[in-house]
Amino acid sequence: MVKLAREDIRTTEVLDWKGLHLIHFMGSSCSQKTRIALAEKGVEWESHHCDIGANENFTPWFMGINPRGLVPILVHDGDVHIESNDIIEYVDETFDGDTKLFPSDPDERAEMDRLMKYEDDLHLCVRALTFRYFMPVEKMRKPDEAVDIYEKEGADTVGGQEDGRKAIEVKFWRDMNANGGITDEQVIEATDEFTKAFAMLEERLEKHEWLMPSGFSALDIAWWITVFRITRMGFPLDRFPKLKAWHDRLLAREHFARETALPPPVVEISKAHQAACAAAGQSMTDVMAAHGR
Ligand SMILES: N[C@@H](CCC(=O)N[C@@H](CS)C(=O)NCC(=O)O)C(=O)O
Repeated sequence: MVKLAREDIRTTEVLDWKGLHLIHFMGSSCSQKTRIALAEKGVEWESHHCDIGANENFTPWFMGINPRGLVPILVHDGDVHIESNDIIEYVDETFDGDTKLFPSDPDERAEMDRLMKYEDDLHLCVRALTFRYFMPVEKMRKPDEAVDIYEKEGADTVGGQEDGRKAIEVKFWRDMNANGGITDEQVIEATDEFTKAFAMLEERLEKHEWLMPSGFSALDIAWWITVFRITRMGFPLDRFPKLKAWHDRLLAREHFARETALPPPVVEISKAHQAACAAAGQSMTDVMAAHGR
């Protein structure tokens, strides 16, 4: 679990925050995942919204809380936790809540930890497809001046150790600017990863109703967010019938639909962008087909 050390934190006001606080962005998949888990647990929290579309996560205030410059961040009685899957694990272990999201059996737990990490490792693929298909590139890209600020702000340590994550993020934003957006190669790399991952999930769902044999868990929440987002961006989920049925079943569950709903004007802009991509023969399935997928 990633709990920050005192020396990682420059925005010291958070050390005095009492209770449970989530710094998050409405449309961020990692924030949505965390909010669903908190709702499933029935745990109350105080909201601090951070508009990452307006680069509020690159400000000295935000970078002084999470040196990686990413949402979500959980602050519990002055302790700062980052990384969405770790936050969910922390919440599950700290609060009894309405349900248990991680299994107690050690073998199941080891299997689940591996699959949670697998989901987290694909996050830059989620981002690549989102930044290509959610909205036009000029609305999505981070100007170089914003990336310059990001690069220089924050402690650059996590848990008191030098941290390499920001450099990976900076490279993503700089490459995107240098390439004029997300390239077809990135689309194929990401859709190949998801095709492989979704086949693995399909196989699990052939054996049981939920991703873990013992029942609904944090693994369903974490992977659902990924499947939901990629499908919204145009991935052909009907290639995986069991996964599609599981996706639809969870979308019908109150917290899943509520925490991923976007304001209608945003949905309209996104739909228009995807229609324009399709009209230009550049939808996700067009790019996949052009590369024999
Ligand atoms: N592994 C991290 C990834 C966090 C992450 O990349 N968050 C995204 C939103 S989903 C973010 O903050 N992006 C910053 C930006 O777009 O400026 C986690 O699971 O919390």
